Amino acid sequence: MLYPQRNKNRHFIDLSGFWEFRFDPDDKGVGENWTKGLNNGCPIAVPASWNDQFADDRDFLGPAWYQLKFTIPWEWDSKKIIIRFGSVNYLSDVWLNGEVVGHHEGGHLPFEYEISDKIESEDNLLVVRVDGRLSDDHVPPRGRPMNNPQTNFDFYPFCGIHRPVLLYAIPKEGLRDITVRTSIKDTTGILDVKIETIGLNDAYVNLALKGFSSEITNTSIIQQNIQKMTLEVKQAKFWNTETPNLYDLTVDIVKKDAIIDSYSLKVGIRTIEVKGDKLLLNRKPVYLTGFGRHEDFPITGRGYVPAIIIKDYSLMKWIGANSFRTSHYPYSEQMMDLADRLGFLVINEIPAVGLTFKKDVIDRQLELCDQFIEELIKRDKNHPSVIMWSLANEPHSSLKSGEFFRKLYDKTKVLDNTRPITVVNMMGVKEKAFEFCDVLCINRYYGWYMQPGNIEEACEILSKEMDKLYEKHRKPIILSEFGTDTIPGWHSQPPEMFSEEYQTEFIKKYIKVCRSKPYVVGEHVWNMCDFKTSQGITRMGSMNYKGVFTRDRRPKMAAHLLRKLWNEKD
Ligand code: GCB
Repeated sequence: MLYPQRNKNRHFIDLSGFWEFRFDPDDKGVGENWTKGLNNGCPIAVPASWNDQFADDRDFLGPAWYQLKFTIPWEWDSKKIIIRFGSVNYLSDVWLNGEVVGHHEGGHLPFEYEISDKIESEDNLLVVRVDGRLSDDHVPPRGRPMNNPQTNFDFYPFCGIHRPVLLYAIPKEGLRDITVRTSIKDTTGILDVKIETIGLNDAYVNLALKGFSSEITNTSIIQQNIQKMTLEVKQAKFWNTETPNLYDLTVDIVKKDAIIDSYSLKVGIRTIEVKGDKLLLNRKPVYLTGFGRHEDFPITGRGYVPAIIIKDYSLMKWIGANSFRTSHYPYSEQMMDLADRLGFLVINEIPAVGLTFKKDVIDRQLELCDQFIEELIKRDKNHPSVIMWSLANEPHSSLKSGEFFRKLYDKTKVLDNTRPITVVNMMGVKEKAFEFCDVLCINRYYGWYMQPGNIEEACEILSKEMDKLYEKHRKPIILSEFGTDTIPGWHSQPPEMFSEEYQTEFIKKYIKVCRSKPYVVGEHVWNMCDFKTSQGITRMGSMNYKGVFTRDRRPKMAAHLLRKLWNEKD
């Protein structure tokens, strides 16, 4: 899937801004033809969650309606025109000029529709119905009534149009997709490039790879809709966390000596693999330091805000993190682009959090997970920063989950056999998915939910459990979550739960355990920042306070400890 781009043959318009909006608590919009236009709407910012934009109705999860009027530039007349939604949580239905355009399920991945035959040159009316209500057969699923909203996961179910809506124009005949895979032979970098085109005769593809004072090209006549080409870079500058070297790959489609379509891509040459108990980046062991995170901020909710992305990367650099997991759903495309550019390693997770495997929903949930991993790989396959696919976070694993994950794992390997796959677990040695997953990710909270207040005992249990897991599976382990709720400014000596001292002590001792095990290849603290969640008796002010930074990105005491530990070179 090619992200819209501007060049001589391609163009896009970002529809971000103030749209018209209306809640539909009686679900009467379709019956009353709101599809043809809303009356009595109010202004709303897009992209952003709707929940915190108004004084009331924060917990209303849908349905709700959005509307925007727009005009397209006249030069687009001969082009294929597509509307693209970066992410809408959770169900969405789209109409253009009163006509049905499409329906999408899933809250965190892009979808798009061709609208060339529906669009007018002036005065277009775009209407979107969004439904974020929770349900057992959604992914992620609804939970028990102990939370309000009733989530089966620990983050607020923000709703709305969360990422930019782009309108873009591309040539009717031209490029449709590019897949780049890189490998390394001694000092040579090899790029295998797959180019998908549509409707082209008598045309050829020009590849040009530029960077570090070199330019390598390759040309091929287009014979079918898929072209496979190779580029070899001698004395290549490889991509890694310290020097995230990126080359510029340009793909031109040339017909009768004219470039009729073109696309440019940043490419990092690197390999990632599991060997024995190690994770290897460019054939050298790599150790992950960093966080599980959330896309979460006051007022904008889960909405895309470029300045927060910059701030978060800056804080991650400051603290010495080299990686993060996109807990518990895919993050924005811009986040992934910057991970490439700034040299972060990403465990990329689909929104499969809190799966229950209940008989009446298991088949639907597998279909959705299949859809999500396919959409995610299509979107993110070319990012050097993506080093692993995570198929789920803390599934409520049962006898049936082994088969469920086996199918999902096999499908993922068919789509991409170049990256390791994990399932993030909370159940110890019983997790069936660990038998075939490449890396074992475990979330552990001994000394918090269990053994409260007793960090020493917690660490003994953690240490024994890790050894047992390793003995059984002989695979690298990442401690993908560990942490304690911590009220900023709350202090105690001796360290007591909820104090900054307790969080600091807990993190220090857990890291010591990780570092004592040769098979542990990463430590991800939960969480980078405090974040909003559903109301419940364990979540004061409906907040999860396990952040090392506050929700507005101020460091707690533990941040300074981590900065020291993660910047020490051993
Ligand atoms: C977990 C979950 C995460 C929660 C965290 C907690 O294991 O994966 O979503 O927020 O625990 O704080 O309880």
